[in-house]
Amino acid sequence: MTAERRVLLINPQITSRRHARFPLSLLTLAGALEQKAACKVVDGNVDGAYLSTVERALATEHYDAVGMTVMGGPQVQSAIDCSKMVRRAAPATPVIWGGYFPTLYTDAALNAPYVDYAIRGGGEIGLAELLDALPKRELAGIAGLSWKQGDAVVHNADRKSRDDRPDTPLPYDLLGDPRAYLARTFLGNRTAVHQAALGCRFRCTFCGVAAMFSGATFLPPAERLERDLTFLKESLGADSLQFFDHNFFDREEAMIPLLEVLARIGLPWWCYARADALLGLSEATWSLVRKSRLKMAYIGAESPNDALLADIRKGTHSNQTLEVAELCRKHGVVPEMSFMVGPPDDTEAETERTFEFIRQVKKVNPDSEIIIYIYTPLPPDALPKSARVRAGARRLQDVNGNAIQYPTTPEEWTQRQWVDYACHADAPWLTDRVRERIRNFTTVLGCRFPTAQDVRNPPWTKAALKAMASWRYRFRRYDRPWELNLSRRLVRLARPQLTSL
Ligand code: B12
Ligand code: SF4
Repeated sequence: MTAERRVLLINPQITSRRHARFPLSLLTLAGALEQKAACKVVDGNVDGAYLSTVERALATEHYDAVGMTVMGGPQVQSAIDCSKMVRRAAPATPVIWGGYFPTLYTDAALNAPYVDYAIRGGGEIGLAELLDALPKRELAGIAGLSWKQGDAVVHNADRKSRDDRPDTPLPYDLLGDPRAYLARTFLGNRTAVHQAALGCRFRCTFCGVAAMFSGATFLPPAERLERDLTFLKESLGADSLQFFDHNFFDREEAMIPLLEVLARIGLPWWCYARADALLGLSEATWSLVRKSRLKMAYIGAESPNDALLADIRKGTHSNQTLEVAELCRKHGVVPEMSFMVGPPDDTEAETERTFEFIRQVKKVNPDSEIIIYIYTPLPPDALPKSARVRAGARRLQDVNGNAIQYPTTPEEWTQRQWVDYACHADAPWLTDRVRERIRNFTTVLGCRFPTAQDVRNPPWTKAALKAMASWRYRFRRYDRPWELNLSRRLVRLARPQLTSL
């Protein structure tokens, strides 16, 4: 390897050690830079003193640049802390942010003295080009780069969505002991995460993936998938797999070779999928899916309201949600369905309708896992250009009727209300009454149907919660479930959205 340069790649802490998974973004970037630079990876999820580690690294070695992966939500505060520390420790070292936060909120990301560059979209090529361009600061030709020129921010042209991942295996050795990332989950004792396909061919207007990949999917060649999964299984000892693909099931004929690989590998697996894709599979392909040991598929059901599904460009219908719940039951796959409640229009009625629809889903397939989010659309500026004008014309208002102003700095994005917004946990137009109602329904539902993904609590605790919640669920008495809240505090039941993502 010709390692002329050195790059420090950091995953600012976003979750606990127990929930840490391979930092795929950094591994992918380090793999892509292999011929260009030597990379050191620091993962704030596993290194409890990662700020000191970064500080020490900068004090003992020269780095040409520091790259940070930043996702909206709780990671922004960690990224701010870490970037400020880098600026103090090595003032001349450029700080580059990449990932969902700077891609969607580029102006906000660069509206900070401790961020020099933002790379929008996939970073494999852009980061390499930026490293080459840094000495002379010849930045204008780097697609997908946003940078500062005096007081102004320059946004270079978008990089065309492509699969720029290198064909070489990910450099897991940069993590020290990669086996430490294999986790105990409902799938197995040593679950590994992997990204096979890249992007998604749909353009739902609430989804960061659409903004990142502009409606394109890139599948891996079957041989590459087989090589990568064989390594995880045989060299690292993984006994199950979680695919972080944005949307695993693409067109049926293209999926068959990949499903054949999974059937040969033979490990239980989890993935993101769409109702229409699963409903479109032939019997023969479903038999391959069963053979491949797919255990659970995360399906964005979103809403029972077909007009709203059309408005957000979901491309599926509510009847497909019920049909796929039934189909998954038939084939022994658990559908993990996410719903978005509390939309800005007709908030209360829509929310109640969604609760009723969830009950229907549960009737069709009681094993369905349900995840409830608050509908928090992306700010108009974060949407792909094609959807921006329409979204901008619809000015959203908060609960007092004031037009919503989205944050303009990383610091503003760390305010509690905006962290909740990014996490789909709260929205400015929700009244306390609706908020409370959602919380109560979620509690009753979660206790009546404890998630199969909880691997910590013994079965009797879940049975006790289930028994306590059953009358409330049956008679729709969701309000003030104080006894369930109390018991949940003792039992600390896992919530699916924290375990699956
Ligand atoms: C793993 C994961 C997590 C992990 C942590 C990841 C980590 N950094 O340690 C956890 C579970 C903590 C997590 C949390 C959240 N996540 Co999350 N997560 C993912 C997931 C499934 C995979 C990410 C991944 O590894 N991708 C694979 C790598 C290779 O791709 P990548 O990260 O995009 O990296 C590429 C580019 O972004 C870019 N890039 C990335 N970093 C950098 C850095 C530099 C310097 C450069 C140059 C380029 C660059 O180049 C990389 C290679 O092309 C994605 C969905 C997905 N499939 O991407 C959602 C996703 C990123 N998460 C999302 C969200 C919203 C969240 C939450 C904020 C909220 C939620 N409801 O889930 C929470 C926070 C909740 C909480 N309370 O903590 C959204 C982001 C969309 C958005 N609007 O911002 C996604 C897209 C899911 C979705 N469809 O909604 N998440
Ligand atoms: S299908 Fe899923 S991943 Fe694709 S754009 Fe829509 S919500 Fe995002």
